[in-house]
Amino acid sequence: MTLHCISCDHRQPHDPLTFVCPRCGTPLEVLPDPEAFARGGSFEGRGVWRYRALLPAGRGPTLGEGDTGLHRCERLGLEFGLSTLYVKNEGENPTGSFKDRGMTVGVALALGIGARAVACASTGNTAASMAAYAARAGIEAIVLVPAGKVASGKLSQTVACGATIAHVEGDFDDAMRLVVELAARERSLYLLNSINPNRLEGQKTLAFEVCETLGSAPDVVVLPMGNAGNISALWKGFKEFQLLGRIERLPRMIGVQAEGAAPIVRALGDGADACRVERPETIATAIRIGAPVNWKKAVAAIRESGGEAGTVTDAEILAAQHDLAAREGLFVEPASAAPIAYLRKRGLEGAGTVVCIATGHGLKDPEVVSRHPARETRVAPGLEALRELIPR
Ligand code: AN7
Repeated sequence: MTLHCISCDHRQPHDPLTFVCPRCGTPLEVLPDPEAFARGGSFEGRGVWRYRALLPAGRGPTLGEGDTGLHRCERLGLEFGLSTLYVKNEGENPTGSFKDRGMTVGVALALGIGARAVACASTGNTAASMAAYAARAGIEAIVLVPAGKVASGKLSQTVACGATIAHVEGDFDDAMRLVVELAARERSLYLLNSINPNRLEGQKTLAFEVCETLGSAPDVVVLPMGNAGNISALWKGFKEFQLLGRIERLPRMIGVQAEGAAPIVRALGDGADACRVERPETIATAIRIGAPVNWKKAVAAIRESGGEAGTVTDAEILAAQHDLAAREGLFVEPASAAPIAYLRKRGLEGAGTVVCIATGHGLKDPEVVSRHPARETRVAPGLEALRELIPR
């Protein structure tokens, strides 16, 4: 395996502790050995480890991650003028988010180097996932979260799995900066944020699954962007499946951010060589991120694929979250509803096969539902009041 820099084309042999380019500082990518592609990808088994031939580890602590449902959404598709709309429901993963795909691989590497503990900064899902896989592997987990800005379901999972939690008085970007500095000083601590390219290798399996289920690549993939690891991982996955001869064309990648936390949308618009907004704010706390570490990879994915990036408001996110649950039965967290909100707003009529990535489960953030239109009433314990509720 090789580490490769997408910015300056630097290459060096893979090692599990090198994350950024020594020449230009850009997060590196892991390139599997060419033989892995020559073998044509004889995949076996299910889930993330089905694709072990293209991963930087052969096996790892597992909870049955991957193999999530790709659900056809005819009712919403029709409304958006789309002939074929699918939602890939990553909430079906063991801890309820796509992060599990990367963690099973990332924790495998941590075990490989004999790390005593793993660490991350997180808006919640990375923490919950890392805590679960660390527990599975029998090592310690240390998470840094922005104080008061993590959805309750995610925090509960992290507490239950026995992680050490530091509530940093600041936002995610402060926590991220701190954990990178900490991990650089403490060699017994293995960093599992998406600046670690090995985690993204696990996440690319999402793209493989979509292609295998559909028998080809979709025309368009729409997903939320926070640190922008996932869009980078998916784009890499599609390109590798093309290299294998498994798909002919590549999809257009569309990244969606919340209006109050949209540094990548802004950077793409400006053609800027920096990517940051101060004090990001959105109800979708998962993507409340102002300085995404993988922004260069995301910009490359969007440009190379002929895709785009755009924003949605919190109100649009909430409405889309409600639509997807009430019309299709898929209850996803606010960040995961951003692609649906974008489809409604943007209108991609005639776009062909569109796949939205629903990155996390709705139960992650139960409180936010109090802002949905509710059809609840308190009733006296008698049939009369109940019969009033029945649609005629
Ligand atoms: C549900 O958990 O950054 O663009 O620390 O939880 O790959 O960062 C979460 C991100 C989208 C954005 N949807 O993915 C964290 C964290 C959900 C998420 C994203 C996140 P990236």
